Amino acid sequence: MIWRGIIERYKDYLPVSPKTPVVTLNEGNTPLIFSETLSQRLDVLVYLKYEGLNPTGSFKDRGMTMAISKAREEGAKAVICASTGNTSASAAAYAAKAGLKCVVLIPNGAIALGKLGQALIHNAQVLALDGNFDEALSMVKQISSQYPVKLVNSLNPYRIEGQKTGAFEICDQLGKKAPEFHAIPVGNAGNITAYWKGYKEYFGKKEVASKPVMLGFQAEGAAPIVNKKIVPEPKTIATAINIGNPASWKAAEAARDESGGVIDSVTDGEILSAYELLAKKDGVFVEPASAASVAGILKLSGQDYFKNKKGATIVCVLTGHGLKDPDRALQTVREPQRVPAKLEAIWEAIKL
Ligand code: AN7
Repeated sequence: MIWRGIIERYKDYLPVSPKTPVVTLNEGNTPLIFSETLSQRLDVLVYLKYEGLNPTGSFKDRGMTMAISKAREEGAKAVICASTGNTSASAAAYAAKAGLKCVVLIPNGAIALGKLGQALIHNAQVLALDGNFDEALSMVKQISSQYPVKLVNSLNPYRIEGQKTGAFEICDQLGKKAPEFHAIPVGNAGNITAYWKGYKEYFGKKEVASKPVMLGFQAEGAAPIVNKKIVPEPKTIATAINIGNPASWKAAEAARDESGGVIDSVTDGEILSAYELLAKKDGVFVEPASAASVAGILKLSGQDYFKNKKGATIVCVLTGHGLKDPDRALQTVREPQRVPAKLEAIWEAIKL
């Protein structure tokens, strides 16, 4: 079967009709990769859902194909979002394909280089706000309620609808089985909300016989749900999830509580260790926010959370590609060693 994106594949589960003008970049169908390293360490079966391989390099494309298709169906001329980076990159690309004007409001100086480059090259109007993401989101909510410009943040219900297809895909890839545990980074909390909705729907339609326990992870410096308090000035190296007042706060708590799961925090140090581990042992390059899911299960494992769960399956969602944030990669490694153009010198440097 030729892959034509998530709307075509899962249209029976989505609010679309034959009249919907589908705007797609053939998103979805991302690999579910078995991690030998993590499976050995945790004594469970760990799979990585590598969402960084979507067309713009993050999971946002699943929601954006829906939001932009519906914006076109409704006759919108322009779309707007606030973003820590990935939403803006995705909105810019899909709006470009749809021929819609795209405006993005980003916290000035606080989004990763690759994401800024994407929004700009896809010709979005990029406004850099003197303020953080939470302030930017509050601004675009007000603007889209007063002016004829469609909001494509995850407050737009079509975003959640599109993103829930990640859960369907995981179950399909596991052979019509839900994993026992689903680990995911939490920022604005749309994605954990979407996955839980997807798992519940597949279960409701008897596609799978069970639902996973949901494990969400925030960065310690941006952990409002964990600490039950808005964080006015969130701070983490995982810029994608540097959010102090998540839009889907309540829905994330519902996903946690209905599934019997947890939402916990991980430190920047734990995030960076997981980031390096994935790159060095699994050959999978992600952006720091994505590594929060792996940092989280390593933390829980250290507390014996997965004791007696041998044979259980954990899926970690790796939300964004490592190339999004090249600065962080280069700050994490040693510089290349310079060598003269001489065979002996090169062999000497290799030191097998
Ligand atoms: C790589 O782009 O919020 O909990 O504005 O880019 O659904 O917000 C990005 C979020 C995790 C958190 N991993 O997902 C934005 C934005 C990556 C992300 C999240 C984001 P949500």
